[in-house]
Amino acid sequence: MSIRSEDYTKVVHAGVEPDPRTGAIMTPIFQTSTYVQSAPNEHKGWDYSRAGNPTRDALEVAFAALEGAKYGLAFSSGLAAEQAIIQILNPGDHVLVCDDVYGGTGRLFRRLFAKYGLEFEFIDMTKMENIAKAIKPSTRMIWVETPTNPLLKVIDIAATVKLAKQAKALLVVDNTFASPIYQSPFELGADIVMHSTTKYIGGHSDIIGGAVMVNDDKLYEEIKFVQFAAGAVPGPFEAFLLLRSIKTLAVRMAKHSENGLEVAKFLSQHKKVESVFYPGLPSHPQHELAKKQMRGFTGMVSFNLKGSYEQVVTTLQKMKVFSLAESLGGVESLVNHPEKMTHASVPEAMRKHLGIGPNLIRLSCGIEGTPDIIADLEQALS
Ligand code: P1T
Repeated sequence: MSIRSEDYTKVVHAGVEPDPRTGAIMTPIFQTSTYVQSAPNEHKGWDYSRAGNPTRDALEVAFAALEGAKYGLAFSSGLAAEQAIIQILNPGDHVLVCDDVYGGTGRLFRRLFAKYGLEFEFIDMTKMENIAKAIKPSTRMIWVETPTNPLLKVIDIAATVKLAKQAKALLVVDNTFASPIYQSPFELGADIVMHSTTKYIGGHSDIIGGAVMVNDDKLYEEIKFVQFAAGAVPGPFEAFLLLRSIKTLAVRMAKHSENGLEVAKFLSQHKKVESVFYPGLPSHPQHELAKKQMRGFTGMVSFNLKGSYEQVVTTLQKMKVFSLAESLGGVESLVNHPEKMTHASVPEAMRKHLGIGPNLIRLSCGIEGTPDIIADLEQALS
């Protein structure tokens, strides 16, 4: 398992050309809402920053390059990116969604889009027969998050693509957890890839953002129209910060992944730990698939602690290198309690069925020194 050497180069140069006017090596922040026209509708290619902005344009080229796609589109959050994808559908359309998605994704689909006549069905996609059985004539989209949040289940993208093609449904992959460094859904046949760029792509816990990547011209036009017409675009400063973040994505992922694996190994031998969820462990139920489909396993590790809820809280409070906070993928290590935090909006019965309970802890291992991270967990668990 390793990062492709060309990816280290790709991330450094993705989307960024020296500024043609000044030679500035970094893309300037075009902090402007509008552009002066020489005559009505005669301009230099930009007329209004909701429609287009040179800093955002560079970011969109970088997004496309990251996933090896023809097009990239930038949004103001991961959920705004998801919203734009769903808004190409029509009332009556049926969407199959993997059951263990980010809590906010489920909330967007169940509480907002279901109001507009779209039908969402949440199923366990680790078994292909579940998908095959659930497909119906109105199925227009299959929504796969892999690895899943927070239980790190791995879904077979190539096999799901086959089922989606038979059903003439679009296959969307939320690639946030794997990052473009460790998983390339387009190479496996996906139609749409999306990211919460708040996470690994941003990597510094200082921005909220989203990305959509596509290859198909018509799909691009449809999603771009939603971006323009609905307007959930990032500002030029966020776009600049992301361009800067992307340059170190590969080196950051290498350290996240090293720390994730060491933490998973440490936890799986600890007497106070009931179970560990990490696709890089041979004991993970989809470890073989993960090795085939991914090039690394990132810094995301979930585990169930033995003991009472009070003991869980004490453990969370004792951590020093890990900060108790929502989100993931930043350089600093974070710890999250999915049941009470990121996945509190998942219906209780569903949470119970999935196994998101009081003892589940999710770690986002940062890029700190491995011994310091392990020592922090050791003292917190003691
Ligand atoms: O928070 P936002 O940038 O809008 O992205 C939403 C989102 C989409 N997809 C996945 C897989 C995610 O994990 C998220 C956001 N997740 C968290 C905030 C979290 O702590 O899990």
